[in-house]
Amino acid sequence: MNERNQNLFAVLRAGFPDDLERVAIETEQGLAYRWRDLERASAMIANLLASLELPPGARIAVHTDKSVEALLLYLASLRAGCVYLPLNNAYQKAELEYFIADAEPSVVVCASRSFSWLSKLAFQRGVGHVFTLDDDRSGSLLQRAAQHSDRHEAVERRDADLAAILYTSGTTGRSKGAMLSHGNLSSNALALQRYWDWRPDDVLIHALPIFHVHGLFVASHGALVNGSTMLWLDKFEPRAVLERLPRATVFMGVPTLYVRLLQEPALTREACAHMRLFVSGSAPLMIETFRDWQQRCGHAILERYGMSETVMLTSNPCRPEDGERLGGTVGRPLPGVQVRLAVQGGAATLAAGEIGGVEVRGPNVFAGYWRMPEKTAEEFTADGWFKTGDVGRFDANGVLTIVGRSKDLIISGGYNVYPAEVEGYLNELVGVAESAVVGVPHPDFGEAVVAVVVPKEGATLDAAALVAALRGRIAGFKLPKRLFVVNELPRNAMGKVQKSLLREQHKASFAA
Ligand code: MCA
Ligand code: AMP
Repeated sequence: MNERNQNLFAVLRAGFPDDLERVAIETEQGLAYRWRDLERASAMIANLLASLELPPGARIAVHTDKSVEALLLYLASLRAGCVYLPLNNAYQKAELEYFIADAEPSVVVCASRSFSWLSKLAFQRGVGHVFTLDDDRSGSLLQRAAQHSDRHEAVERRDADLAAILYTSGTTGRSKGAMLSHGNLSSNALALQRYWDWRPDDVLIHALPIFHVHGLFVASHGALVNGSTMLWLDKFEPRAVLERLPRATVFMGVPTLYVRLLQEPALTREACAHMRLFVSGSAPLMIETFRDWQQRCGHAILERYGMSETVMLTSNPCRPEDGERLGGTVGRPLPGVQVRLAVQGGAATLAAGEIGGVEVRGPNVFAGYWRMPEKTAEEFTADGWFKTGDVGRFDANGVLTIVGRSKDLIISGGYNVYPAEVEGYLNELVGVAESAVVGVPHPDFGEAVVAVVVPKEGATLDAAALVAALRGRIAGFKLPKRLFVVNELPRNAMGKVQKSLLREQHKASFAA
């Protein structure tokens, strides 16, 4: 059932319009890429990749700014049968060192400003090829690709073959590469195309980064597989979104984007009159945001729920006949996806309203963590369900609400921050005995990173200096927005740090 055994590129390509001269992507700089341009430019890059004679399953690691060409590189990687490995452009050297050592890519593509240090690091690790790609269509990748044919037959791929690896930070500090197959991604793209009722004349405002699931898969696949035009923003900027609303029909964002848009007086019912669908995900959408949006714009935001390991799992309905969009909930499992709740230590069936760990099974569920068979096995139940680490409850109609997380994860502005990773970096700093990192409510980012640090005996620590020492070592979004120096951390009788106490103590740090 559901088997296509096709290269994901072929699935997306089948959605391109018959008229390839139509505009596929329009940029802020006023460039218009036709569907034919996507077809030809991605063929040229795919031919370049093919000419490198890479080993089967070669990883293409990409650490660039957002650009249409970066999306073309992704399509080229699919066409050439390589495994795409997108890396957040906020990641710093220490983070990249780990990803390159762990993933052993054959090719690294980076912004030219990072070339000197990143190429050195890559060549030391045995990477064969390092190209540059900038957001102004310059760099060695495109120069080299220009020497290749603009025709390319997508390499045959079966559902189980790997298409991408997405690193999601690990609870013990070590990042895990979630291996996503052509089948995982195409089944999800097609399920969303139907469930969200994509129409031939839809126009998507693409304002999300393209190195994570939301922007790269959910948004880009949605437009590509439907042959819809994208209004492309290199970076989210509320006014740029507002300007485009009258020509668009679909917008996707993390909750922070909706919070920031609501601060714009020009966001009105009239401004949204042409819009069909607003989608939110990657972090919980506050009920206040859902209600304010409905009141101001006359639209109920459609909230959906996903993970790097599973792409999209559940969604509120799009069509009225599928039901009402309920704020505070993440809707029902998508067609073809099974979601159940488990109680610790047993397979008891939960009644409506009872809380359990969210588990998932379906064609969307990843193949496992890159070179971590034990970790993979731990995250699946004996009967083959993936344990998401989220905690939820179903209502009597099968609508899911996420009530919390059993994993120690902070989601700040849609980006995941694993406390253990930040604590690891803090503990390496001179004079630090130990630290604890927690997430507390934040009016803009949803949650913000807060660190509590204990000095070594005799050491004097300065909060600002500690944050400054971390800057440049880890991605900016992982930096503590507040750091407190204390004499000791609260511990329970077992000696475990009581993070709930710290969260409680600092919960009003960013009160609006
Ligand atoms: C930037 N900064 C942040 C964040 N982003 N701090 C905390 N959390 C953040 N998310 C910091 C920077 O380090 C910098 O700090 C300062 O804010 C300004 O940086 P800038 O880049 O100008 O920030 P921004 O443009 O305001 O960015 C905020 C943003 C961005 C637009 C909300 O974070 C964003 O695009 N988030 C979307 C993330 C996303 O796509 N997630 C999907 C994951 P300083 O001033 O100290 O240097 S996919 C997923 O989760 C699953 C599968 C799913 O379900 O979708
Ligand atoms: P990632 O590992 O970056 O893919 O992040 C996945 C996590 O984001 C999930 O396990 C959830 O904890 C969270 N998440 C995504 N969408 C939602 C949502 N709509 N509501 C609550 N949490 C969400």
